[in-house]
Amino acid sequence: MKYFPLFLSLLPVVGTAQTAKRADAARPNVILLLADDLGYGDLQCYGACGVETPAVDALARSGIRFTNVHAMASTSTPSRYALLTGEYAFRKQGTDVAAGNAGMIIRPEQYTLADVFHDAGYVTGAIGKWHLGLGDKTGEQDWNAQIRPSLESLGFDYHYIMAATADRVPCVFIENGYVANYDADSPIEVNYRRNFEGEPTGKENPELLYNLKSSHGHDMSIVNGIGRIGFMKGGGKALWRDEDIADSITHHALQFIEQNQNSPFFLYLATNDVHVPRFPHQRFRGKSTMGLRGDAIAQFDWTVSQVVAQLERLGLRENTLIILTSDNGPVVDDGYADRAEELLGNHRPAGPFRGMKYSSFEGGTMIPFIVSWPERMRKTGGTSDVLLSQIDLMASLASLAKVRIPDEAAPDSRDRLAQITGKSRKDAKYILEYPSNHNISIRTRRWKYIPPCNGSPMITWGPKIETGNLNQPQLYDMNSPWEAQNVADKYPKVVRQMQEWIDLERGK
Ligand code: NG6
Ligand code: CA
Repeated sequence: MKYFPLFLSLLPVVGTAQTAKRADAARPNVILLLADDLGYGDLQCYGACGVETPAVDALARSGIRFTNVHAMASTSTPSRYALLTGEYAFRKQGTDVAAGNAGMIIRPEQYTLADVFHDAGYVTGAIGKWHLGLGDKTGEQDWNAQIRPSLESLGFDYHYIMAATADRVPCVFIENGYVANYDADSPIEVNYRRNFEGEPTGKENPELLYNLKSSHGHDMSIVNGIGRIGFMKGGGKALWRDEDIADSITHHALQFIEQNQNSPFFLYLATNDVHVPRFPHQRFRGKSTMGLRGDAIAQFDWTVSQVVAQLERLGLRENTLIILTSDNGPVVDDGYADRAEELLGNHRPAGPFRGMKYSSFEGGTMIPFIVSWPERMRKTGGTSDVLLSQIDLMASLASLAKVRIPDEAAPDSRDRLAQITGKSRKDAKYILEYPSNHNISIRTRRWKYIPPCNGSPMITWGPKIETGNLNQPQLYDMNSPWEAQNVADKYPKVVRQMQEWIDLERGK
């Protein structure tokens, strides 16, 4: 493969005397496997029906399945920002869902989760969906040359990524800053404001949408018979085929693991599944009773099976800590006519929770969270209902790697390694949730509070999802998971306390 010589040539740089050794119990390999838009209820071990997820379920049996862990935000960019920096996304402008030509949102000077492992002497990799911007400035990248700065400035030794999402241009993978399989005969241009002359769009040429039609939006450039967000030109043989994205991401992940089997590694493996456009490979078609969305879940499960099998084959499974989770809650119709709504049957993507992706309700941030580390986590197959947020992964994994996070970095992340490895069930005092309308909400074990917020109770621009907006305070007793009965009037003291905590955090 193209990157091997390049990558091997990096080894002397990152391969200090310490890293020449394989991972050991003191320094396990770590794989953070982040699904996209996978809901709390989307896996069999969390109650999914209509699709089987044997590999994920086996992973859960080999470790702990958590039932009360939240993403920081209910969309991708802010959620991933918090996960990778340990800083609440609301502290920073420009952390909303990023365009494919966004400049880097995490700035090179920031300390990241990858820096943690880098400082611990690990080899670090990011493979799959990025969605946190590339290059210095929005719209100023040259996609035909090395894009800099890129993930190397955030602590990643190797990166093979999609700039944003599969529904956003540019529709190419980028490997260590260069478009993978670059086609010199077809230079790439990207623009999020206007089209390139003579290029068809979904809006004007719907007859060219031979793979998927859109249900809302997604009517700009057409790639692989699918309309996208944003305009692009060129790409040629570098353009991805949507049905091959999971194979491509998985393939590079397996190679990364193999290449680095003799050194502790940290792999941030962010799948495209199950984000739109859902267009899984032919061999997964019909695997579920739910059409393309369910088949994409089956494809995700396949990726998990391949990663685990690779670790087993290389004798690394025992001493690899795998964390499997998702960036935000689920969505059914997210802009393509893929029949996800019609074929849902009894399946409940958000499980017992109200709301989904984008929402202030729990379904926006409740996500699956599975941790497996056979070497150290011996009591397995259980569940934990400890209340946690992904914001704490950074401090927790720094604790695992025995790295001291520099002052000022990861200001909102706390060490909860004991909870994550099943040794403690002490809840976070509270966790914050950041929905797409920026109305920061808060959870404790017992309560959920949503501050008053004007605006429509339903999303108005496409997805059929409740926003959680109400022009009065909302307080729900989480002893019942579905946020049904607003008891704010009955517990004014609780409401005041919750609002105070939000104000305190926001004011920091
Ligand atoms: C929305 C897109 C949706 C998805 C989302 C980001 C439209 C109509 N909808 O704006 O399809 O891409 O952004 O999803 O454009 S996320 O999981 O990456 O945050
Ligand atoms: Ca997402």
